[in-house]
Amino acid sequence: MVDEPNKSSTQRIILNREPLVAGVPLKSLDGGATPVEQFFVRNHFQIPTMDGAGWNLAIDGEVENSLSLSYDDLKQMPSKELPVLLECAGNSRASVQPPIEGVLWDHSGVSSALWKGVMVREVLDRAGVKETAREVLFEGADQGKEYGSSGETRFAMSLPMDKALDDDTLLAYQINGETLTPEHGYPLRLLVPGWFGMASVKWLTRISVLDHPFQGYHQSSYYVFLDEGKDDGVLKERVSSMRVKSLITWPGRGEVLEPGVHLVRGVAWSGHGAVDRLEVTTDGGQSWQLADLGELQSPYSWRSWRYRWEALEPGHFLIRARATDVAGNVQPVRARWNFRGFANNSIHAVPVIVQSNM
Ligand SMILES: Nc1nc2c(c(=O)[nH]1)N[C@H]1C(S)=C(S)[C@@H](COP(=O)(O)O)O[C@H]1N2
Ligand SMILES: [Mo]
Repeated sequence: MVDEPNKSSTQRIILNREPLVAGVPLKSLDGGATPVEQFFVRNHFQIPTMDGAGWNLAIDGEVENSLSLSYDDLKQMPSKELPVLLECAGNSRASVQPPIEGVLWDHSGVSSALWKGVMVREVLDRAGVKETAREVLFEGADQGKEYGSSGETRFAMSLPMDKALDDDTLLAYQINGETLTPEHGYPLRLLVPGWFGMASVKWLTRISVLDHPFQGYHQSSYYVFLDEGKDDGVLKERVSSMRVKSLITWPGRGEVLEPGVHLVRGVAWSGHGAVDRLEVTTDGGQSWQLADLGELQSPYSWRSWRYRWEALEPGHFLIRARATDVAGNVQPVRARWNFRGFANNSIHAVPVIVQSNM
C-alpha cells in the first residue's frame, strides 16, 4: 500500500510571477481544506496595497441608503462559516485540444477552504434595495491594462439578484480561521459558492446595485464562451456555474508501479450540488467500477475518493475517473471546445505503467 500524501512537503507551482498566478500540486489535494500557503492564486493585475484600518466598503446605486462600512463594522455583523471550493474557469486548460489561449493551467487551479464572512444579503438589507434593482456589481481595488481592452480596466463582476441575495453568497474576511491574506483578497472578498472563481471578486471596495446589466471587460468579453478568438459583438454566454469534475491525485502521470494492489486517489466536485457517484476504469472503458467516496463537508466543497485497483498484470494502463453529481450531470469524455478553454471538465486520464522491478 502507498503512503498518505504529505500536504506540507509540496510547494505551490508558479505559472506567472507578475501578476501572480500559482497552482496547488495535485498530490496535495485530499478533499479537505487546502492550506492557505498552497491555495491557488489567480490575479489579473498586481496585488493592490490595502490598509485595513483606512479601508471602507461603499454600498450604493439602487438602494434607499448608501452605506460606507469599515472593517470593524463588518466584523461586528452576524457572520457564518462555510467550506467553499474555488476553481479557476481556465483550470485544466492545458489539456484542451486544439490548443487555446490563456494562462496554461494544468489541473492546479482549484482549492478549497473554510471561509468566514457576512452574507451579502445582510449588507444589502441594511442599505435597502430598490425595486429597480437588476444586478449587483462588485468592484475590486486592482486595475491595469488587459490585452484586448483599451485603457485601464478595474476587476469587477456582477451577479444576478437571486445569486447576490443567496444566503451562502458571502463577504469573506477569514480563510481557514486566519485573516484573509493579501493574495486572496485582504481585507474583504466576495465568495460565490458554486460559480467559477472569477466571480469571487477580491480586494472589494464597492458594491453597487444596478438597474441595468453590467458589461465590463472581464464579464462580457473575457469570461465568456467564444467559438473563435475575435468577438463579433454578439452577446456571449457568460461563464458561471462550475461543472461536475474529478481529478486523479495519485498515481501521477507516467508513474511506474509494482504489480499488486494500489489505492487510486482523487477528488471530485460540482457547482450543481455534491458529487454522489464516482467511477473508475482501468481497462479502456470496458468496465467502470464504483469508487469509495469520502465524507461530504459541504455541497460547495469537494470530496475525496479512493479506488482499490488490483493491478496484478504488468502493462500500460490508462486510469480514468468519472464523476456524477446529485443533479445527474456526468463528466464528458471531451468537453465542448471554446476559444479560451474555459470550464474544461473532460474525464481526467492518467497513463501509468505496471512493471516488476526484478
Ligand atoms: N479583484 C480581483 N478579484 C479576482 C481576480 C482578480 O484578478 N482581481 N481574479 C479572479 C479569478 S479569475 C479567480 S480564479 C479567483 C481566484 O481566487 P484566489 O486567487 O484566491 O484563488 O479570484 C477572482 N477574483
Ligand atoms: Mo479564474
